[in-house]
Amino acid sequence: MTWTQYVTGTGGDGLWVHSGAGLSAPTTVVLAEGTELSVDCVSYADTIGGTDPAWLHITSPTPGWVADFYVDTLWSSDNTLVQQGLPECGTSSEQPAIPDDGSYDSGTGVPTISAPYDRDAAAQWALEHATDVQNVFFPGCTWFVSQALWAGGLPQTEQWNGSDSHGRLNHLPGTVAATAVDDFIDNLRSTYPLTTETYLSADAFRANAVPEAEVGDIIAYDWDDNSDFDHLAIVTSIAEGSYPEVAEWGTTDLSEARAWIDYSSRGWTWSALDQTWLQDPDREDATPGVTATLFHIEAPTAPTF
Ligand SMILES: [Ca+2]
Repeated sequence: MTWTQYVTGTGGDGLWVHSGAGLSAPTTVVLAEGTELSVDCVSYADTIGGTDPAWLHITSPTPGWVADFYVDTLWSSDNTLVQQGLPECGTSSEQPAIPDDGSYDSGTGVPTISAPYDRDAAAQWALEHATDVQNVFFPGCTWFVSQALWAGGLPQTEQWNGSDSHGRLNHLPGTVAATAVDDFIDNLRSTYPLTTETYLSADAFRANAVPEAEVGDIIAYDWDDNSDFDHLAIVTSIAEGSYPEVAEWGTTDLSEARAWIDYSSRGWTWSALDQTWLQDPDREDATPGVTATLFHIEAPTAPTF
């Protein structure tokens, strides 16, 4: 049997094909991001991204080996590709051992997430896709931010990925943590515990400046300041006066114009739809109690190759 998979998460650099499993095996060609692969078995060699020791044997577009970390499979220590039905290379059904190289928590066996976060790549993805037409049945703000973070190199996980689906009919892409605001925030806090949070009060909205913000950070809006986040946007640039600019997809209000937006980015306190400040009590969809929280993502850095 063969799996059809795609090169993903290389940040545009592409993925080397090696003549054997592991970094020390000579490289042959680079496959561009998005290249379709035929995978026929899995082996184990160098752990890539701090989490993933799986190396895939591919039969097309050229025979060789690639690091599973940059392929859109869903490897994890407790649901290996072998458990998902991909044969281990050179064996019949033997379950491979989990490597004892520090990439797993010795107590729980959970992979230690370690990934470089390319903030500019995430912001670039967001700017390029902000005006995409959206599915009117699918509140997309969290899905948009998830995709931007993946484009920035944060690895997909069992809880937070775009391959699984959810919903009553299982037609909507992504896991709940990839698509629902509060589940996304819970997952961010638990996966990247070094991430810092800055509460942005009504005064912060009036001040506009957020000196803590960096490109690639997330701003979570709470329209009614009830500690239940309602909307996510990603910081794409910092304008004069430490004023973050953000990109986003439509809010959970999916009526008419909310199914798409015709701007790539806006000032974080500005309603581009109503052409006034978000905290303006006179605007059409006024939310005078609006507050927000800045999430400054801190992902541990890991060597790349
Ligand atoms: Ca709220």
